[in-house]
Amino acid sequence: MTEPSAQPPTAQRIEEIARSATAELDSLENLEAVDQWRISYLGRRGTLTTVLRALSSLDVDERRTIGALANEAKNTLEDRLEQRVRHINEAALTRSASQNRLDVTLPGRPSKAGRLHPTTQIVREICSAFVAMGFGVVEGPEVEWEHYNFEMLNIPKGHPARDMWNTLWVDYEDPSGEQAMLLRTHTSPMQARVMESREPPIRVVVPGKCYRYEATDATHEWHFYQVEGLAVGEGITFADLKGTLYEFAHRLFGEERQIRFRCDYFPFVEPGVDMSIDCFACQGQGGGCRICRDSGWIEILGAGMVHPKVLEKVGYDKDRYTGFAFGMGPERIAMLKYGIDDIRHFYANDLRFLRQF
Ligand code: YSA
Repeated sequence: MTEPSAQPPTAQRIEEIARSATAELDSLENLEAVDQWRISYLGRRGTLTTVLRALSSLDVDERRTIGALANEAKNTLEDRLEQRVRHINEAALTRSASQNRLDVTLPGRPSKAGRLHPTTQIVREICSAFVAMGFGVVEGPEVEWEHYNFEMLNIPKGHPARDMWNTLWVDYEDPSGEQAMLLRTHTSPMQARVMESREPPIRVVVPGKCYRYEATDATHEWHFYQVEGLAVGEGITFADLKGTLYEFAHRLFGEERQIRFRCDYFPFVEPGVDMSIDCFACQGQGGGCRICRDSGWIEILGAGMVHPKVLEKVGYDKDRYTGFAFGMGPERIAMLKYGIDDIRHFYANDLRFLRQF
């Protein structure tokens, strides 16, 4: 790089500076070096600037000719500088375009899609089985009034059957002071809500979450799903209930599974039953099986004929209409279907479990 000159400027000196500056500029390949070049020739103390400043030492005629030459050299160098910067930028752009070009022949990267939770899958499967039999699907509130969870189901205050549903109460005062709020212990309150809102014939299933204040074990969670079923109309009998549930169980588990009905008690049905399927773990043998607690059977639902008092409470004519209802636990059904040995796996958020479905 040329050093600043203290000598009086001459045409030859200006020509030399312009030539060497141009040659130097043409060899530069990056913007930092170009900027250094600009400072050393055209900056405040740059070679050409120093020459321009020294013009004042010349006499008037010389100053005119040499000054014109010096200004022309300065304009030329400034133009060349601009061209060089453009050239370097364009070269960088071309390089990056060729390096980062899109290769459409590369195999795609698999996207990390999530999947439906096993409970959601089984709830959908259960609902589809009933939809195929002509049932509709409705949903209701998880935070419920005592009125629907108990009273409309023929379980008044102080009734011992309330103990069957270990209830989580919500700390909220009803303005009338007459009823309390709770986390629904079953999906049965939707029976009353549906019957209040429409006239028979009714055929619905109600999937949804329930909560109970109870200790957990291999078949009990404190929060779990239920799918409620309700059919009300003229001439509906217990045979319709059994036929519907047999059809459902065979669709879900296959024809070979054993099904058992036993008498059971629920205040909102008469008569009441529970339905069990032979245990997958011990093949119904029982002895020493922790899943079915030695019985050989796993209970999946409670059911029965809708109690006349429940029909009366929603304003239906109990002499004209009859109906059946049931409430099942989808997690227990998934356990039977897929051989899952502990209900607590469902909500432990362990991906090794969840990814199997
Ligand atoms: C009965 C008669 C009807 O006309 C309509 C519905 C019912 C069912 C009733 N409402 C009820 O809740 N019965 S139940 O307490 O026996 O629960 C029904 C099903 O929910 C059980 O068979 C089981 O599959 C599931 N379940 C109950 N408690 C559970 C549970 N699943 C997991 N964890 C728990 N803690």
